[in-house]
Amino acid sequence: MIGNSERKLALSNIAVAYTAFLIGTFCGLIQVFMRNDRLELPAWLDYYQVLTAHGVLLALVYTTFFIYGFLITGMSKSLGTFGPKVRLWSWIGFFVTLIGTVGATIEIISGRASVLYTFYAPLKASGWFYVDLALLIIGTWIMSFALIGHYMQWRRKNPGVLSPLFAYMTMATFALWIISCLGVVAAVLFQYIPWAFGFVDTINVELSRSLFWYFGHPLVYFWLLPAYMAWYLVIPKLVGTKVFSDSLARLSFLLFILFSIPVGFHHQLGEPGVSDFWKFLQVTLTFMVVIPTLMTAFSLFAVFETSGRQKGAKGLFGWIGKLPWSDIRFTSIFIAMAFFIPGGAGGIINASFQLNEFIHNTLWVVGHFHITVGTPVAMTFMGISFWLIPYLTGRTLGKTTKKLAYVQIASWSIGMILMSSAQHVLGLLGAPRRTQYSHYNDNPTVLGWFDGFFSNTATIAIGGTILFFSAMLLIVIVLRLWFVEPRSLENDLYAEFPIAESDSSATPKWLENWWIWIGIALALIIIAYAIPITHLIQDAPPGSKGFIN
Ligand code: HAS
Ligand code: CU
Repeated sequence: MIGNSERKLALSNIAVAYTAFLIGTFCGLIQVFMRNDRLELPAWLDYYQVLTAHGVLLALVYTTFFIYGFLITGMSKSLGTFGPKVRLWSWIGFFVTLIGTVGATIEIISGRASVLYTFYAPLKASGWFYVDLALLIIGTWIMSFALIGHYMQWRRKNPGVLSPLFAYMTMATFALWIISCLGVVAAVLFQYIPWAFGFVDTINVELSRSLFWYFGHPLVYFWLLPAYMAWYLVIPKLVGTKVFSDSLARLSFLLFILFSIPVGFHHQLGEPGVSDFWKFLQVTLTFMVVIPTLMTAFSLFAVFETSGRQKGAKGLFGWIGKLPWSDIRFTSIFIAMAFFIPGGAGGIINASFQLNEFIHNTLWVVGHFHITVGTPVAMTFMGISFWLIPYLTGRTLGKTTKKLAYVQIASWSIGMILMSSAQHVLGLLGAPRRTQYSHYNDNPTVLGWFDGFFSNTATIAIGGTILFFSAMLLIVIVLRLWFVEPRSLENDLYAEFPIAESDSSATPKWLENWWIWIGIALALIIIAYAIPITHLIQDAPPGSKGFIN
């Protein structure tokens, strides 16, 4: 059982996450109706303001706070209760992150930061927005270093022993997070803040975008890796077996540290100022980062099949029938994983140099990230919530809530299939993203981009409405698990933290020698970025004064 302070800390993180989720999904609802020309906003509210709030609150705030809630709980469970220092610094980190989040949200809602969640220059926000972003990131660093301290204490007490898989994966996630944040921190501190407060007149736009994407791509794996932790560790437990291979799991997380950072140019393939050679190099490295995902898929299928065979499954696909479909903790995450098949496939298309020309800046990309972060990641977090909140509040997941959870997961899936398919198709037909202007023809009777079922903004609006219903249902479920459900009894399955056994007796010790891996990661970053970044600084065109939306 975890300590009381950790319990409160984790619950505080989860509470902020779901508050952001509530506001963020409401902004999403507004989005789909504006796209469909069905809604006119009041004069004080602007499309880009709502879009910024939607992106920031869901992609950045919901994910980040949920991740810390989950990791804090798991670290305490696998390495023991926190010492006083770890506890103190975790709380400090939490409050710094919270102050940054609230500050940034106020700036967005008051219309001073309609710069979208990528906050690209030359779009310019108020200086305080960037200060808040810096606080948000520094806060997460403090929480991360607190947990790293907890891990180091454990290793000192257990010399020569590999750490438990959960702790190892948490450390890999933080290594990735801290190294990748360096880019965005540099841009915010040295470019955005001086520019937005007027200490300098102009900003080097292309440099700021490159520093952003140096961070922006690994950011998506910062969301994904905690979901993978549930896939590697929770899923085998729920299907009644062990982790397929301890060393494979560790190696796949290491490969993410190596290959997820030097690839940011795949978001800038259409931009000037970086020569093709460097773009090609980073595209090649992007394809390398697919490997740990395929390793993950392989070990998951192995887990499913092993457990199915143990339960007497026959034939090629007999194991499917033996999976615990009546356990919502399993079913939710299984569906989340299934969404990653088309999501990841779309990623391969995006990363292909020539195909990117076709889909860049279209609604296709919006479709892509709703079936990567918006479902595989978000739905895994929903699936985790179904047991993590009961585990932390000491309640149980009762029959009614379980039924609601099935409806919630089903409606999220249906809404997402409708919305995301239409976004992909409309994108292929040329519908742009990040724009309020959603039709060629100014005739108000023309509602859709085109007229087919999946090439229609009405389908996006229907999907988005179903998603909003599902989001509200999730809020009801979270509140029930928090306040309404009965207290759990001893050995209550739904109030447990399910972690599968992982046999590390044959795992090579060098997998946990972090300095080797961080060293190789830094070397790859230097190879991929040093020369093009130097060019972007030395040969920069005149900077931009900026544009306030
Ligand atoms: Fe992405 C844009 C490339 C994964 C999120 N991505 C975005 C944006 C977001 C995002 C938020 O190269 C928008 C940013 C913005 O606002 O501008 N993405 C990739 C690639 C991967 C990838 C190569 N993305 C993710 C994940 C995300 C995420 C994960 C969030 C969590 N993405 C791009 C590119 C762009 C981009 C370009 C820029 C586009 C542009 O021009 O703006 C890879 O990591 C994907 C690897 C995954 C797979 C799938 C694995 C398959 C599995 C199952 C296998 C099983 C089989 C069995 C085959 C390769 C696990 C079949 C069984 C059956 C039953 C059918
Ligand atoms: Cu990317």
